[in-house]
Amino acid sequence: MKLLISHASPYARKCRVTALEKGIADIEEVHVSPLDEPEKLNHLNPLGKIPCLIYGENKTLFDSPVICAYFDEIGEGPRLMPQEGDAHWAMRRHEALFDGILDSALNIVTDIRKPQEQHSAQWQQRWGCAIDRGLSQAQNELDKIEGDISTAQIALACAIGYVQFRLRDHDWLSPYSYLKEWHDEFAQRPSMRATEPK
Ligand SMILES: N[C@@H](CCC(=O)N[C@@H](CS)C(=O)NCC(=O)O)C(=O)O
Repeated sequence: MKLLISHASPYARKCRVTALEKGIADIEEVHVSPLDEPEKLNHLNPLGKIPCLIYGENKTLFDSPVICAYFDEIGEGPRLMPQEGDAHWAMRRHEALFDGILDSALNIVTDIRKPQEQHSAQWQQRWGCAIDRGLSQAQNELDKIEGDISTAQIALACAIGYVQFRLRDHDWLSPYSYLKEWHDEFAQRPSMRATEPK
């Protein structure tokens, strides 16, 4: 299998952490810059985004929740996502919430990288408020997420890691000490240490 990634991509990190947690060893990580090397990516993922998985006979999967679900199915050990019922939907909801924090953070990063005159203070504020509300809800609901390691926890840890890595002018976790404590501990897992953004 080949996983198209970049080192700093938080979405790719979700998949890489999941693969490590599920003991999937036969993955070749291929580094691609979606903006600079569209020819390497667009024929595999028409959306031009990483992560993108190539497996089997040139089959592809994209969008990190889909790749994580695939790794959860084929890997070893207990499932990282409950397979049915309320527990399944609760975890899907949490994954969507934490991926949404990531989306808002990436939107801010993308805006900041534009020429100054194209920045939108109004949108940055909107995305920043979404991150803050998402983190607040993450802290309130942390104890409702089952187990020590799950798809939702991986998504949350990767979202927090990205916000701290790319938006470090602001201390996002200062109002959320319980969440920070949880993240500091989760970030020590070998899978998280091995995939720290550079
Ligand atoms: N929903 C996608 C988002 C993936 C994504 O936005 N990846 C970024 C890199 S961090 C990318 O490839 N951006 C290129 C682009 O938007 O054209 C997922 O969960 O995998």
